[in-house]
Amino acid sequence: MAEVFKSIDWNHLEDSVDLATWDKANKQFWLPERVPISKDLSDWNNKLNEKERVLYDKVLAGLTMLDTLQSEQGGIQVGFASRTQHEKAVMNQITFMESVHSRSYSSIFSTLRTAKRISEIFKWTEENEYIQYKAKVIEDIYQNGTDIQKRVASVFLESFLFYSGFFTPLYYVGMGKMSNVAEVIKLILKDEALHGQFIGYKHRLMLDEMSDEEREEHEDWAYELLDTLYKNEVKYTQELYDELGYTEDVKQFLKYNADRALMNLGLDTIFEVSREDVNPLVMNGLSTE
Ligand code: MN3
Ligand code: MN3
Repeated sequence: MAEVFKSIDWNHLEDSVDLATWDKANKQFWLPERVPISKDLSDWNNKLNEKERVLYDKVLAGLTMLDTLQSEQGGIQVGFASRTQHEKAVMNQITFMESVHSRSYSSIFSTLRTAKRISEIFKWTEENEYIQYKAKVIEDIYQNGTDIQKRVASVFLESFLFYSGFFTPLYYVGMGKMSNVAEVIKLILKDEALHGQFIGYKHRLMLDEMSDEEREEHEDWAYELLDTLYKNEVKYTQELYDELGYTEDVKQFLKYNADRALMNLGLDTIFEVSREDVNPLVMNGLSTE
């Protein structure tokens, strides 16, 4: 037992990326109260049809599930895997922001929907096989995986799985609709981008320390996990988007972001989908800040 207890010393860093990320994460700190979501009520009532409103319900509820998993397990499990004390501090900040994210969807729901409808939407996520499947696959890695596997799971969740949901608010704000909800989503997206980069960077450090065999085995495992998640994501996308005709556009967006997740992890891309291959409305939505 009893190693020496060490106080965290920010004046002596083992990895300067920890401090840079701490500063950046705190600089972009936000709370949903800052965004006037109720200004979207007129768009919600007048510019969307009921099918589109139900699509928003489902994507926001699915995103709530992913951010709940990150706030209750992901941030903490990746935090346990920290290589430095400063990394652990960064992961604490990240974990708190995951609770802000999951909180913010409820602010959107309470603005747009009745309590009864909100309960129905949350019930839907408990019964949706694709949402439950991805949550279980990721949770199993958080519970039973190695340190490096936890980082892969976290980056796939944040840099890839979120995007089947992010598509809707980005696409509609690209058409000039629901801009305040999109503002919340963009704040979340900006955080996830930072989280994916930071955790991906720590993953790359671990990759560099592996022997060739270990690395090959790990990479095979990671690509297989991505394949499993991608297949599930395609079915989820079809269920949500077929009726409105957006499925192919969402799939392109998923592939584009899957490659970005692989880049964060320091792994070769597999889909080779460029910005130009993604629906320009979504890219507009992404870049309006
Ligand atoms: Mn989050
Ligand atoms: Mn995150």
